[in-house]
Amino acid sequence: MSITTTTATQGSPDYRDAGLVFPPGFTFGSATAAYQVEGAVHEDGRGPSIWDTFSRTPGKVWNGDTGDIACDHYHRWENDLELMSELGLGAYRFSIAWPRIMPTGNGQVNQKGIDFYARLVDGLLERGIRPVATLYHWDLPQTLEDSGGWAVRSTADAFERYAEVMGAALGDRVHTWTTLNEPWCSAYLGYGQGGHAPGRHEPVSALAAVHHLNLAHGRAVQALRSTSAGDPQYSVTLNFHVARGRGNRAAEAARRVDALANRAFTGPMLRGEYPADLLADTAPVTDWSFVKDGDLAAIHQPLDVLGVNYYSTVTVQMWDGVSPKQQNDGHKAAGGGTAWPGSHDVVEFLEQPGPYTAMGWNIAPEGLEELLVSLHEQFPAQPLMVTENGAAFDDVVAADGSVPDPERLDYLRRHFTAAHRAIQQGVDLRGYFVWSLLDNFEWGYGYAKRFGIVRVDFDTLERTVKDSGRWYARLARTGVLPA
Ligand code: IFM
Repeated sequence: MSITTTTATQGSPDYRDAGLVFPPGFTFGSATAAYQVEGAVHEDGRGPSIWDTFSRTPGKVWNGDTGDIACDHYHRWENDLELMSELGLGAYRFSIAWPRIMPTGNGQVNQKGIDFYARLVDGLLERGIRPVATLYHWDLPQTLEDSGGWAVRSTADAFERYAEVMGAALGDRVHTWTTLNEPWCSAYLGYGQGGHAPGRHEPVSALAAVHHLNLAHGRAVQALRSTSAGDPQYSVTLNFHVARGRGNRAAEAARRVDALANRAFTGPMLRGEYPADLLADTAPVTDWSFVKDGDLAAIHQPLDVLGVNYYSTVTVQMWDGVSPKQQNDGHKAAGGGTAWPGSHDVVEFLEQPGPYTAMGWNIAPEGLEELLVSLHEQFPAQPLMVTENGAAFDDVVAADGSVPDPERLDYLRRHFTAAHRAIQQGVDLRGYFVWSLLDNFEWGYGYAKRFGIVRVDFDTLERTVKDSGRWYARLARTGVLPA
C-alpha cells in the first residue's frame, strides 16, 4: 500500500482528545537545525555553506535575511540546554554543521567545530537529555557545491568521510545518529525547483541528487557503525507526502507523487531497489545510469528507527499536456502544475481545504495517523519516530510579556492525538519531536515564520517559553496528553 488515497478529505475529525496516555519510554523531544539556530557563521574556522551563499543572493530569502546570527545558539547553547531541562525534554534533535567540521567539505578537520558539538552533547547528557544528531540538514560546504554538489557522486564520497570523523568523535555519546534530514528538499527544491540552496533548476541533476543522497545515507550508516565506540541507534529522516488524488486521473496523480516523493527514498533505503514505476515515470528525463553496481546494497542498511516529518497533505490531479489552469493562465510556466521535460503529463497541485497555518499549509492531523499506519503496513518491522511536526503562526506578545499561542497548542494537541490513534492501531512509534524548540531562520521565509514553542526576540535574542511550550512540558513530564 502506498501513502495515497483517492478519497477527498471529509474535513478533520475532531482529534482534540485529552487524557491519552503514551506508552512507557515514549520519547518527547524537540528539534532544531544548525543553520537555522546557530549563527556564528564566521567563527572558529567554520567554512561557508550553500545557505550562506544562497541567503546572500538578492531575492532568494524574504527580507534578505541570513543565518549569520539566527538565534545565536552557538554562544547561548548552555542557556538553551537549561530551557530544554525546564521543558522536561527527553531528547534533543539537532544537526551538525558539516562546514564547521570540515570547512571545505573534505580534507582538513576543524577541531574547534568538533569541540562545539562535544560540549553540546556532554551538556545534554549531564541534564539527562538524549542527543539525537543529524549529520546533514542542508548546509552543504560551498566548495563541494562548486565541484558539482549532490548532482555528483564525489559528494557522497565526501559525506562518508565526514561520517567517519563524526562517528570517531562522538559515537561514544550520541544516542541516535540520523544521516540526512529530508533529502526530498535537498534534491528537488535545491536542484529542481530552485527555491532552496543551491537554487538550481535542473531536473536531471535533481534525480541524480536523489541517488547521491541515498548513497550518502547508506555509506554514512556503515561509516558511523564502524567508527562509533558506543552503541548508538541509526536512522534517517524523510518528509513524506500524504498525497490525495481528486478529479482528473486522480489515482495516477497520487501514485506519481508517492513514487517521486516517498518511494524514491524508502525503496532503496528500506527495500534495496528503486520502484519500477518511478523509473518508468522518469524515463523521459533520465535512464538512472548514475546508479552504479553495488550502490543499492550500500544504501540498503538496517535502521533502528525511521524518522517521519509531517506537516500537512497534498491534493493532486493529472492532465495529458497543459492543464486547464495553465490554459487559463495563458500557459505561464508551471502555472498550475509540474511537468517533466519530454513528458506530456502535468501533475496539478490543488488547493487544500483549510484551516491553514501561517505557512498556508492545511491542518490535517488525520494525515499523520494515515501516514504512520501506512508506513507500518509497508514496513511492519520498522520502528518509527516522528522527528518533526509543528506549526508556524503569527504570535503576538501579550502586555505581560507572555506568548499565548492557542492555535499552535491546538495543532500540537490534534497531531499528538493522531499519533496516539496510530499507536492504538499497532504502529511501533517510539517518540515525537516538536518542530521547533526555538523560532528560527525558516529558510526562504527568513525570520518571518515562527515555529518555536519558545519565542525568540530577534532584536534582543531573548527567549520566552510560549503557552504551547508550557503545555508540551506537561505532556513531556507526565506522558499524558493535557487538556
Ligand atoms: O524548518 C523546516 C525544517 O528545517 C525542515 N522541515 C520543515 C521545517 C518547517 O518548514
